[in-house]
Amino acid sequence: MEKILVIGSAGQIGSELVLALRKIYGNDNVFATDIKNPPQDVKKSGPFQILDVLDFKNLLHFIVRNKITQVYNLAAVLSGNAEKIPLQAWDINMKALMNTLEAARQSDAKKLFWPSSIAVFGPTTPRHNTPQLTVMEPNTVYGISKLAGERWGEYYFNRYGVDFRSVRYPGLISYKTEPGGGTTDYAVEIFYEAVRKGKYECFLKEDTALPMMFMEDAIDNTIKLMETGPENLSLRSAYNMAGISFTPEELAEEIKKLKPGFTVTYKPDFRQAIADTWPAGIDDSIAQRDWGLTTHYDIKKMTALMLEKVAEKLGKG
Ligand code: AKB
Repeated sequence: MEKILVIGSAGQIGSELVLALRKIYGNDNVFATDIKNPPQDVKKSGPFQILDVLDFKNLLHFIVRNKITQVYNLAAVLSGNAEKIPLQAWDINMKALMNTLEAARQSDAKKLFWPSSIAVFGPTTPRHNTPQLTVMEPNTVYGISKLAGERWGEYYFNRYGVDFRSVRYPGLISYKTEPGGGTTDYAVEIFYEAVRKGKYECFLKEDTALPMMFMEDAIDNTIKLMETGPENLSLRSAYNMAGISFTPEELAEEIKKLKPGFTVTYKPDFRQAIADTWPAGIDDSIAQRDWGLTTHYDIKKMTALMLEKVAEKLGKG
């Protein structure tokens, strides 16, 4: 019987991943932790404990005591926030990863998921249909930490047999828990402002194309990667995951089809410089081939659902 630990269960990915995993593995077998309280459904539907991944002794103790076999470590400072506190962000992102790699090595929790990001690419990477293996010179602290993390994950697999698995997430779009401090966050904020005010001031330029994915697709694919047989995995760093690419202007047009009066103005801030170094679209054919990555949401389907769910959440449904 698998016993699964999700670190970062109060965050954008964690709050949905915990519920999806509990449906598959049973409520009592999925342990949620974070340094802050998660949404009520995460807290109420199964075990939850406040736990700081930076505290190695407590982490290892938790894993051993609960006979954990798999860990999803989602704790991270995202790209925009990391640029404000570079050294602290580096310490947090790397220590969180190294602690889970070491805990995996020293315990039975050998299977480890850790999210990488499209931020591993940089200004010298081909921007269109970015290949799995290519030039990688990220120039943000978040991107540098993600690239270093991929290398460490592969190292722990080769050297110690830790079953490390990862994907390079594009921007993730969801209605349950809002992201915080990322460069792709505009693609979530825009829906809240469309419903609340009918207008939005975007912090990226209108023609900045970036890869994005609806959360349901991201969760399904993450679990699929974790459930695939190890013999299928030709990579032990992180798989490209493309999703759907669009610009703020294209997303605004989709929203306008359902909310005709909606307007967007553009006032790029420091996150524009980050977005300018990331791919416009990436090639995920290796993930499709190795473990069957598939997606079900295009921009139209995702926009309709986001508007409906955000309106419900804000009591404007
Ligand atoms: C961010 O914008 O920092 C994240 C990411 C793409 O990793 N959403």
